[in-house]
Amino acid sequence: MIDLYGNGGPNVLKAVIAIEELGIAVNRVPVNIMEGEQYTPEFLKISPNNKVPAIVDHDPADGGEPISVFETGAILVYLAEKYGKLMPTDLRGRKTVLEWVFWQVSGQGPIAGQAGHFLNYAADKLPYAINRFSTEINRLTKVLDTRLQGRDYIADDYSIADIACFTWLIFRSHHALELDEYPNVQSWYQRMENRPAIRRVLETVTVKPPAPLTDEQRALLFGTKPA
Ligand SMILES: N[C@@H](CCC(=O)N[C@@H](CS)C(=O)NCC(=O)O)C(=O)O
Repeated sequence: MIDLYGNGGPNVLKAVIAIEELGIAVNRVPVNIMEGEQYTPEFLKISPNNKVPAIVDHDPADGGEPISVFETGAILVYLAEKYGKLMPTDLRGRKTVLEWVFWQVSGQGPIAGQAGHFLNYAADKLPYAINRFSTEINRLTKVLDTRLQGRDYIADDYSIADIACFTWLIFRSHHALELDEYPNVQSWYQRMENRPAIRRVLETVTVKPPAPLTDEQRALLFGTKPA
C-alpha cells in the first residue's frame, strides 16, 4: 500500500497517473496547501520542502521500514524501479527517460508555474515577467515538439517521462499556452489522454480558471515564513 499525500494539481497528478498505470493500491491523504497543511511537522518529516506530492511506501522492496519519497521526479523513478515498468532498464533507454524526467522537473514544470504565477497571481502585472516566462514555456514546448517528431512517445516506449511531461499541459490555459503551433505535442497529448489509466484519472480532474487568492493564501504559498 502506498500513501499519496496531496490533493490535485499538475504535480500530484504525475504520481496519481503513475499509480493508476501500475495498478497499485493507494491511500490518498489530503494535504490542503491553501490552508497551510504542507507546513505541519508530520508532513515536513516526509516532504521537507513543504510541497506536494509525497508518498510513503509501506511495503518497500528491501522489506524494511516504510519509505517516504518527496519530489515528483524521485517518486516517478522510485515507482518505476520498484514495479519494473514505465522505465527501461538498459543503459541507453534508462538514460533517455531520466533526461526527459529531469528536463520536466527542472524546466517545463517550474517555468509553467512561473508563467501562471505572473499571469494570474502576481499583485503587479509585470509585462517583462509575463513575457519572459511565456516565451520560455513556448520555447520548451517547441523542444518537446521536436523530440516527438516521428515518435509516439518521448522515449521508445511509453514511460514516466511521458507522465511527467503530460500533467502541466492539462492546465495549459493557466499559462496561456496553446498547442496549435506544436502538432507533435498535440497528437502525443491526444494519445496520452486516450490511455485508459489516464482517462480514468482525467475524469476526476476539472480545470477551472485560477481563483483569486486571499492575503493569507498568498502568504502561505508565496511567503518566506511557514504558517
Ligand atoms: N519540485 C516539486 C514541485 C512540487 C510543487 O511545487 N507542489 C506545489 C503544488 S503543485 C506545492 O506543494 N505548493 C505548496 C507550497 O509551495 O507551499 C516536485 O516536482 O515535486
